[in-house]
Amino acid sequence: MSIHYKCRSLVYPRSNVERFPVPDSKVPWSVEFKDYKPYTYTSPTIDGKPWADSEIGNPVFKPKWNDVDGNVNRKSYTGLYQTKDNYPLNPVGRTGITGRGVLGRWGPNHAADPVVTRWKRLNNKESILQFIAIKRRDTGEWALPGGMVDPGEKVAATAIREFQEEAMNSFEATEDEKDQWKEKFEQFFSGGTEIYSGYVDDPRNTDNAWMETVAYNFHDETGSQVGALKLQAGDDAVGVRWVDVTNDLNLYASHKDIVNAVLKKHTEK
Ligand code: RP5
Ligand code: MG
Ligand code: MG
Repeated sequence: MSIHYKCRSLVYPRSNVERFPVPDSKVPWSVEFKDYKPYTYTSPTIDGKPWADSEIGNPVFKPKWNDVDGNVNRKSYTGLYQTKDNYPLNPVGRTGITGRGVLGRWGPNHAADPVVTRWKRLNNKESILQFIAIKRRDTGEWALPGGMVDPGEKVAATAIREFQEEAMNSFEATEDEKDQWKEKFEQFFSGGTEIYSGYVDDPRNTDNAWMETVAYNFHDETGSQVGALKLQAGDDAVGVRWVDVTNDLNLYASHKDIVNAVLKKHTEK
């Protein structure tokens, strides 16, 4: 696994907490780093939230690391992760901060990401792949319209639900509109292809909590279907648009790698 960068940027998101600087060479846990003194930070905003774990050490909290724990998946796509004093350890390595930060779960926090694509025809010979991106409210960056897997939810269902919430504002749609959507797009969204499952270099990651995702590609080869999608930002998205897949793409977390994997799939013969 390659090392992470975005979760080593100096200031932890939505806080003034600074990460302990970790040079590239000291990211792996296998490399000794005697002077490593990360700050511990768990945001008060996750305190007592129904989607968040309790503190480790709380006698009622008995997490099953590396296992499916009730309806919460605490397994990692990266393989078995280590624990230290009953705290899960980030499988990629040091981030400069311990605790959970703003993430609800200790260990892996599972998400799903939909990559909805079509071709933009430039002329008879050339086309550019486009995908639907949302602008995140928290960082202002463009990103895949993904979100967290609800307890017990199927990951593929999360991808479609989050797409509707963030890119189509389904929270504010009428029942009629939702029925119409279902009729038109059920088939299209049932034909997703899994593109990636694994670690996400998310700026919220810590030494003890990190993001993982499964990304699905929903591709419209002729462009005849997705043109009818009524894009409207919703929930924690403040913008939505079709974006050309180009080399200078700048996206949230490691979403560029996911989009590039989709591009590779559609251009490799
Ligand atoms: C990323 O955070 C995932 O790839 C997914 O896009 C997203 C999930 O978190 P929220 O959008 O719910 O904040 O790591
Ligand atoms: Mg969401
Ligand atoms: Mg989201």
